[in-house]
Amino acid sequence: MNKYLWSFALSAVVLAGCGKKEEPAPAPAAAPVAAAPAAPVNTEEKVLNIYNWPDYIPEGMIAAFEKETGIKVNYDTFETNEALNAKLVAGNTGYDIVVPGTVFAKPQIEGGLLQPLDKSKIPNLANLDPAIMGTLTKADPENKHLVPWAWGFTTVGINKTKVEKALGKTPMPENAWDLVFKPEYTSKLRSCGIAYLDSPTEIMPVALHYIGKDAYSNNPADYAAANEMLAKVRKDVRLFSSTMIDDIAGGKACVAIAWSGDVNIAAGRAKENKSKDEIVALLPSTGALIFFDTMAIAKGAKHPNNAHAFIDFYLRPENAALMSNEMSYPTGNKAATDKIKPEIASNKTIFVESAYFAKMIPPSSFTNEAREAMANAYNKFKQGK
Ligand code: N2P
Repeated sequence: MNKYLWSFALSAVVLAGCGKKEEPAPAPAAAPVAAAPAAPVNTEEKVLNIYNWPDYIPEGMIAAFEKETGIKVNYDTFETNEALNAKLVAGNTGYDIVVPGTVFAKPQIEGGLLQPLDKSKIPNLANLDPAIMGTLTKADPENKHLVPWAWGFTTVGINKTKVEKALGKTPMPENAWDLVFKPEYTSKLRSCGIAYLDSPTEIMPVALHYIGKDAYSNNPADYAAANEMLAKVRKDVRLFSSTMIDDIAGGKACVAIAWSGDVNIAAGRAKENKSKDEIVALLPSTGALIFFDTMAIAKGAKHPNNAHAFIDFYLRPENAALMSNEMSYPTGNKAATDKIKPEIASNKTIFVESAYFAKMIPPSSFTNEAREAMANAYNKFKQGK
């Protein structure tokens, strides 16, 4: 709890204590006596449509919400920010809650595609970490629209067993990004499979970062430079993947540009499947790219009350902790901290240590022109042109 919340809580206790068993003080003559407002009745149909990333919600969470509230949830998934954005831009999505990354949420807020929250309906917002909410103001200046779902980072994930075998006498590089961007390594790893996330706004920022440019550059010349680097490894990339967990756990890829939690999920899945291979998310020496994924209510949502109810439900400490415990992504919910399992809390590729956190590249956003330049550069690279 921050100091303001503490002092609020304390004064509430003091006031409650004062009132007990005392003669009621005479009310000041002119005190306005307002009738307590009747609790608003939720007249919405009992439906909620959610659009989120795959492999991001603990099993049973939706069922628990449905059981408690009688609200039927339709839960769909999208694989990239681009896919979600295209839906929001086209309008009439039918979705109530969407979960964009902040890189896209900023222009979505500016474009009126997300609606402001009614914070009076989300008391559990008080559970959120003020430091994370402070970070989110870069995308959502007054914290009016976005509530953190989870955060994580884009990094290099490997099947260590297979990578070491494929590299032979070549030692692991100092900078893990070399494994996916440097021909000296990619030429050796192509045999066991290199996979990239299939999205311009996942790959181009990482490529820019690798060549020493601003990961969120708005300068088209930087994209040309990134392409030059990428072109040299194109022939070694086996997969552009939207099913990374399966691809890593199932052995289609031994090295990937992937999201931290997904690599950890793949590691767990491989173990369940009795594989002896060790799968790990690496912490590149030059830093990985942080992302924040956030819940927001889409413009024109037909079930805003149910959406607020779900957001508040998700923000209960036990639910936020369940997400971290089962999906291997850190939560922005401070009140959940003591409910995180020790093996998750101590995994330095989930909750990274502060020294590494300081090295990571925080998210920013792009102008529309830059996004277009990026998509063009990415498609050119993908097509091998
Ligand atoms: C999917 C997690 C999405 C993280 N499992 C990237 N925004």
